[in-house]
Amino acid sequence: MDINLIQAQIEADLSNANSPQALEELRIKYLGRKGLIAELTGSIPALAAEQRGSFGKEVNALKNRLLNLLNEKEKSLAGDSLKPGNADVDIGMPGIAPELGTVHPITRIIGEISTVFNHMGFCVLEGPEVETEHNNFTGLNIPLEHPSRDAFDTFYLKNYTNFLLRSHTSPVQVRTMKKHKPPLAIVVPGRVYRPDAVDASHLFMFHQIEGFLVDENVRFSDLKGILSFFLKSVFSSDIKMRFRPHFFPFTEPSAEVDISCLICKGKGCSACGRKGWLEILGAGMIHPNVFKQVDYDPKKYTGFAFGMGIERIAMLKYGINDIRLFFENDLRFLKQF
Ligand code: 2NM
Repeated sequence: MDINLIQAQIEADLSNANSPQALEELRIKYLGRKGLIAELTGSIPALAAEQRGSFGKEVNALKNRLLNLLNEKEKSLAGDSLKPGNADVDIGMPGIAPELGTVHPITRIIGEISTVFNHMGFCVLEGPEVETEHNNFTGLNIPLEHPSRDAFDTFYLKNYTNFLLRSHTSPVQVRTMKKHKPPLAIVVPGRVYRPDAVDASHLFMFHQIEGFLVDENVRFSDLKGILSFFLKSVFSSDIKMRFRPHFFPFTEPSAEVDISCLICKGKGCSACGRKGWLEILGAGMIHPNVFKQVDYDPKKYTGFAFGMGIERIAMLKYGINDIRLFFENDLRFLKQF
């Protein structure tokens, strides 16, 4: 057999092979178990002894050239497939862009409020959601007979007496006062739990942010200044603020704080129940009994505290009318923030 003829045939075959499949067929045709190279190698024993050596070398050389040619062709075909139109897939087609998520509106409001207080020198702290009765009630001057301590108003943990799901974030204030001496200024955002029946304005879990400041000579006017700056930053610089007397066990005096209605600017509309005012938060001067529980001298130190529901703030700010929307994971709702 004429090796040169075979070589020419191989080169012609390879230049006609224009796909990986065609190339694979040629590899089998020449290099396969029953291929041409195997046939040539198999014919060696039948040759005259003096021919075997040189013929064997020629077959080997042919096989190596063939391997090189197949390799090169394979590479050039792979290169072709990167050119638009030659590939099995259209690599010029636009891909499917991953959808970007957004920050949850509650997380966003927590961030905004925390930042405003942080700029005024408050630290932002978090604490555990499972608390002791002492930190959640007793340490806050909430007496044993207070209705909020009732099992209808607090989630107590079965089998873990004295433990409960915190009903406000104030236990973190108690923890902080036990650990540090004044001056102190902190805000505490986080989840709180109350066994309420679910409706458009109630859930059994919601978020609060509470804060307090303790030092010598802290006055009610300090509270008013801090809250006024905070409310104007979060809502609008042209809102009005109003304090109404109220009662909380942990503050004295206590107040509920309203802002002028964001919709009607105080004239009275359906959003504010014709009152012109929206209730935003509770606040007051920390009760001396709270200080006594943490071994602060109430004659030396005074302080103010405040607390608000995040969902309510988010609902007023964004015009949302049902609190359940925050936790249904409906992307049509969540994408708007
Ligand atoms: C409120 C309203 C008024 C409050 C009090 C304290 C503490 F620990 F300093 F006594 N923390 N938070 C407080 C006061 C919370 O929420 C409506």
